[in-house]
Amino acid sequence: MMYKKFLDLGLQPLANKYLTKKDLIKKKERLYHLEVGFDENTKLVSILKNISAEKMFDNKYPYRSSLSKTMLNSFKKLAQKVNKTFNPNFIIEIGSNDGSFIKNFDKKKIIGVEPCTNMANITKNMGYKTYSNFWNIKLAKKIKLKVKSIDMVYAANTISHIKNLDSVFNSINHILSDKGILIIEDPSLLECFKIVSYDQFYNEHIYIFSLLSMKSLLKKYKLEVFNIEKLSTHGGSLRYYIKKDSNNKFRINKKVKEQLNQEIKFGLNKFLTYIKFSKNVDNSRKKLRAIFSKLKKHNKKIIGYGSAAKVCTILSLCNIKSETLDYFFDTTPNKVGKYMPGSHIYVKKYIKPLTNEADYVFLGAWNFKKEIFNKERKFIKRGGKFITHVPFPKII
Ligand code: JHZ
Repeated sequence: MMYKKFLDLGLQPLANKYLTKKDLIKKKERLYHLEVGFDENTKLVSILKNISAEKMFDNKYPYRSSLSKTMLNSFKKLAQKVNKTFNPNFIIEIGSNDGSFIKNFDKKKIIGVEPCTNMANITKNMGYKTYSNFWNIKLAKKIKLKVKSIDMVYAANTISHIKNLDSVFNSINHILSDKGILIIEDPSLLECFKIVSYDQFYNEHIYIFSLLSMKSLLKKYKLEVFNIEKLSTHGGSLRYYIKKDSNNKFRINKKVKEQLNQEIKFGLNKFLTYIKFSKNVDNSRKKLRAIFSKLKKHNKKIIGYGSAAKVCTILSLCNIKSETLDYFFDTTPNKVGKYMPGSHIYVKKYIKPLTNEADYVFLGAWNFKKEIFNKERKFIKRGGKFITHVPFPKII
């Protein structure tokens, strides 16, 4: 792959490495230069630095998808659809996290693969067979010896985290029956560019896929997208329904062509679009900084809401620290009481809807705006204000 660099997001920490007070004193945090490139040949967009997966996905991984109603609903709806439309015999979920998807299925019909041991233990305790390993050919072979026919593989917000795509798809091909279906969902590059959500780029997100890049990738492994769904989750995602080339059971849905056309119309096939995006990021950074400095000049109290991994990119790029944002509220047990990577802003346990904790609240988990605004309607009714950076920095 020959990546042409188009975006420089400066020095960034590992987005899910929360620090204790002791860690702060030891000053041991490592920063990595986060740059993003575009491969004109495959149309693939990737961060340029290679960080070992073992460092990022360990036994202390904090992120839990089940803490959001939006994600629980999304997985439940998909499970219903999968059962109705495909009625699979046996499913593997790669990156099963804390079980938000697999818990919708019979324990005999699904297994999880999850390298973060603390997360894998959650689904094991729920009674689901879970392999606490990274997804690779060795594991695929091991599983295939035990389960004969696997006709569905599902991976949500996982493939974008794995550097070695050859290994990913060869292992899937090995395990998936000829009539089997692979469903992948990940943030959509088109949506990311449209709303300038540059925070989709952080060290865990090695790739941000478009249908263009996904299609060209899959060709190499004799796989094909036959349907696609636009999702509002994680700030705009794409769900790809994929089959083996040799499987003629499914016609290619017209939505595939429509999405491709939209991506080409937007210019995702041209490097110039990437340069434009980089300029948009710079403007977004300047505008957000201007909002914060104006509010601080007027001695306003600002706190953050939702210490998402994505926020690290914003805070580091815009150089926002605890002088500006007093603390972040978050519901994640493994984040509260700790300090955010990079900015070292404290994470406070969210207990109840906001009252008058601050004049302004920065929406870290902007992708859950609907869910959060619904929870905080009293605060909003009373005139409480939020700050967001998408689609452009503003107070709402
Ligand atoms: P959220 C993570 O990204 C990491 P993040 C990972 N790399 C990835 O790709 C996606 O997930 C799938 C909190 N919150 O989901 C919870 C509240 O406090 O956007 C989370 O800490 N109150 C695997 O971290 C954060 O906000 C709420 O009401 O960017 C949201 O993080 C809600 C809804 C969330 O993913």
